[in-house]
Amino acid sequence: MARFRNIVVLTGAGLSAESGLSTFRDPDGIWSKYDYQDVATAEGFRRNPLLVHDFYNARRRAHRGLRPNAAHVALARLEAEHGGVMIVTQNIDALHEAAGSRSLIHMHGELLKVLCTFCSHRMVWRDDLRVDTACPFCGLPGGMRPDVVWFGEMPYEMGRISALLAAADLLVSIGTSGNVYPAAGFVAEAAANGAHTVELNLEPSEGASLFNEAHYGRATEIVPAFVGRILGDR
Ligand code: BJW
Repeated sequence: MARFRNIVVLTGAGLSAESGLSTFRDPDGIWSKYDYQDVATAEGFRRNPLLVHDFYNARRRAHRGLRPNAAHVALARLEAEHGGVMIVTQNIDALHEAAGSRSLIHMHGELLKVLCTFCSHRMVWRDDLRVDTACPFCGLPGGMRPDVVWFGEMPYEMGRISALLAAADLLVSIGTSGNVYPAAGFVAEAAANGAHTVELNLEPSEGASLFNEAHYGRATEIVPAFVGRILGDR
């Protein structure tokens, strides 16, 4: 396969499914158990902060002991052996880092970080958050929230992501249903700038027809195989 200079890899919940994390929109996914308006909007958090803290506390606890799978490991290998690779993940888990990826943007935030809405400090946080947890920086209770991007909020580092998409000659989208913008628009943005676009997913996503190339199957199988082809494995 031709060598690419600037590779952007967009990842979603399907990448971490085989590490034991639920996706959102699959039949047994998170949105089959919770209404996103209750747990993934600022309005929901204002209405019932206890419910939102319970939701993210449970996910933070479940994250302990999780291990990256063969797809995360393959992407870390791609970064180490190819260069010019940036992973833009919608996932809030820390499995890319655990696999060794360093060029990484968490556009929807991070489960293991929290944000004080009073003093704007972000900090690593591995324990439960309570409604009255005080911020270690400003000392005020009542302003702490998960450092994640909810519906209606601006994803992180959009300027940097746009620049990466403008320079990309390969965009690979992995394990995402293509339902949530702006990430769902990256394929069109990269293609408009001349990039080759590839979808790796269990099934065709919402935007499947926009990709130049697609491979369907479990991430732990198709991602290592695709990375192997890029790196010229025999
Ligand atoms: C496997 C597999 C295996 C399974 N192997 N594959 C129209 C145009 C543009 C925007 C909008 C619009 N209408 C509405 C909007 C705004 C909205 C939006 O997109 N809504 C849609 C529902 C229509 N977007 C936003 O609000 C975003 N912000 C924004 O647009 O800012 C601009 C703005 C701000 C203010 C004012 C005005 C403009 C923010 C979106 C935030 C998303 N947040 C969440 C939750 C927070 C994080 C968390 O708690 O984890 O992020 S929602 C949830 O969806 C989560 C995910 O990151 C995100 C994407 O989900 P993903 O990763 O695609 O998962 P699934 O489950 O959908 O798909 C999994 C896939 O894997 C499936 O295809 C499976 O087949 C596959 N799979 N097993 C391989 N083993």
